[in-house]
Amino acid sequence: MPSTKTQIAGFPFENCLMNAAGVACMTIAELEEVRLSQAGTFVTKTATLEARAGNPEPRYQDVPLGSINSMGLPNQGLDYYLDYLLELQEKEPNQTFFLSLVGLSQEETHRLLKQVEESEFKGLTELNLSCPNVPGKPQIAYDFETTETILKEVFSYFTKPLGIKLPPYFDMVHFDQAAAIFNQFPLAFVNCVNSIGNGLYIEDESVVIRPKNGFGGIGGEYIKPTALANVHAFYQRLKPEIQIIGTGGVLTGRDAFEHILCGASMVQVGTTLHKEGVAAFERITAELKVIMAEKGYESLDDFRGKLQYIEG
Ligand code: RRO
Repeated sequence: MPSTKTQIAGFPFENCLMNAAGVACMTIAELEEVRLSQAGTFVTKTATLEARAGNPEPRYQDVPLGSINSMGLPNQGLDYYLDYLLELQEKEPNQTFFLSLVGLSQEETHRLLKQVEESEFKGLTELNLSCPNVPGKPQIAYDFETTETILKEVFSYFTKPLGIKLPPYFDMVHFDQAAAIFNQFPLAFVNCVNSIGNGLYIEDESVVIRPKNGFGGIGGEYIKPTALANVHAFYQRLKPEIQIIGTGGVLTGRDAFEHILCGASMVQVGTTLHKEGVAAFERITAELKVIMAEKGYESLDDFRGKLQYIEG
């Protein structure tokens, strides 16, 4: 029987599939549902210092080929997620979970990370540099100068395993420039990709979400080629200590297989989890194992990053 076990920053996970931040992770009830499913672990909804209500509804819409959202960073505030994670690590000391966060300003981001640094939290922290939906706040990771400044400051005090959630990039020069910045830091992982920012979906003559006159982040089938390109571009460019988490367009075991082939060590499920519920983890895992068995692969190491090119 093939194994879909993996590890990130040396922490072992029984399965390489988990939720993508934003889906099934706003409340403890949702997080518990993911934890008790076939998922290898979970990540919490990106937290700010204070709880936020987010943008007005409707703000998330499933559509035939994916989803569009402009949630606007609704969350319960850092203390809610951190308190839960601290309790959980007492109860389940052998399991590791991801905490996602970002401030509404650089100062707030540092306050959040300092609080995590000073806490007993032993898991993985994901700094979300790619929220596309807070009106007036551009996606941080599209500004390379700011990104480099933030990472320099963060690593002057933050010593726990830290990764970053990235938006999709669309130009080879941008892959090169971003990787040159990330390679300067002791990042545990980069997570590629967040939703493709600021798409527009129309039904009849109207947008389908209220905020920002209908503009929102696109997920699902639409984004798999972009997600795979980002996973592989960073797999080729980053130092081997920085692992890749692949997110975007995972509907089937075949999609997860492709993310791993491109270099992903962990694969996140967002839109499909929203559409199908936590049963998606069992289905996608089973489909991935069938593909691995057909190809004679016993572990993810047998094919991770081994994407074949057409020579000549
Ligand atoms: O809450 C959101 O609107 C949101 C966030 Br923080 C994010 O990182 N990605 C996204 O698609 N939506």
